[in-house]
Amino acid sequence: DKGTGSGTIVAPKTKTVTKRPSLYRVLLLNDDYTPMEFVVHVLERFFQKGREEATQIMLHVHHHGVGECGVFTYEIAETKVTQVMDFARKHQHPLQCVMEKK
Ligand code: TYC
Repeated sequence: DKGTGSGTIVAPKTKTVTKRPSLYRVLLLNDDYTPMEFVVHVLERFFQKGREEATQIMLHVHHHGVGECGVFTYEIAETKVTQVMDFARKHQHPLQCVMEKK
């Protein structure tokens, strides 16, 4: 190790390499059977959307087949998908929720 000239021994610098976490979109898929109100409720309950935005997202999915509920790190996205799928199954709706890497 280098000295400072004062007789003190100083540890070599170590560079910290930080990496930003990968992000994942959580998507809802359209189907012919899940009630619109149920999808709005899912967006309010699990994605903290207000009634207006939740309705916009639901209608986007209804018309385009797929839509974004939010963007999260892997573990949060996975948890959202599981929560929505469990909730839809409990209510016997075929609603599908998936995640994809951004
Ligand atoms: N297409 C459904 C209906 O007409 C509504 C719906 C919207 C279902 C969004 C799923 O992710 C969905 N009742």
